[in-house]
Amino acid sequence: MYTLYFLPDACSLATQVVLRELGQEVSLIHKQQVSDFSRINPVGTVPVLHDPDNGQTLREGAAIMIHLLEKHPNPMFPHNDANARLQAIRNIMFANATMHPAYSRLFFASSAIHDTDARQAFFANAANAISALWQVVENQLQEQPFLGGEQPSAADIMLSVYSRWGAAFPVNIQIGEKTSAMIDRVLAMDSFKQALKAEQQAADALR
Ligand SMILES: N[C@@H](CCC(=O)N[C@@H](CS)C(=O)NCC(=O)O)C(=O)O
Repeated sequence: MYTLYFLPDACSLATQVVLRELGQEVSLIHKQQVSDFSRINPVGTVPVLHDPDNGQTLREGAAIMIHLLEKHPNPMFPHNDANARLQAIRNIMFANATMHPAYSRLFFASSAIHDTDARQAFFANAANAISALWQVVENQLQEQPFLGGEQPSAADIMLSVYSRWGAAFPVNIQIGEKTSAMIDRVLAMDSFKQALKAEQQAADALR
């Protein structure tokens, strides 16, 4: 069984949803359960995934995602069409390396900028940058319901997880109509609901 180190509502939620979509069992370990997490990941971030089949402990969300999608044949990741595969990887990287860091600025500013006006100005700029990225997603969704085409891909799941983060900040992030519909469909997936429930149970067990 896979072991996933997680934080509630963090990007590790997308890893867990994809594991469930792939029909894989997963045991969750809350980051706060680990006395010295730097031994698991020197960078200090989740997700971290232990793969029992190769004995490796993997870090970096996009690398974990691609490893899982390649290992477990599935309709979310094209295996025989090189161009479609490249697009799927591009979408994963857009989510992980472009959209996620854009949201990370909000978390950073809330702890690093103490002057209220300066912080709010930073939030507004960061929110504009995030909205511009959602417009890129909206443009991609004009002809298809998901970035993955007719069905949700790992990138759709990752973006849907990040879309929940804006609510924690005093910001106005614009998400287009087709993108909102994509997110609603992803949040309604059984795997997503089960993953949220499993996170909640693991977090409750810590109290
Ligand atoms: N590039 C890393 C970034 C991961 C990341 O920033 N994770 C956040 C949660 S979404 C985290 O673990 N932050 C540390 C913390 O909140 O303790 C990856 O994709 O795995």
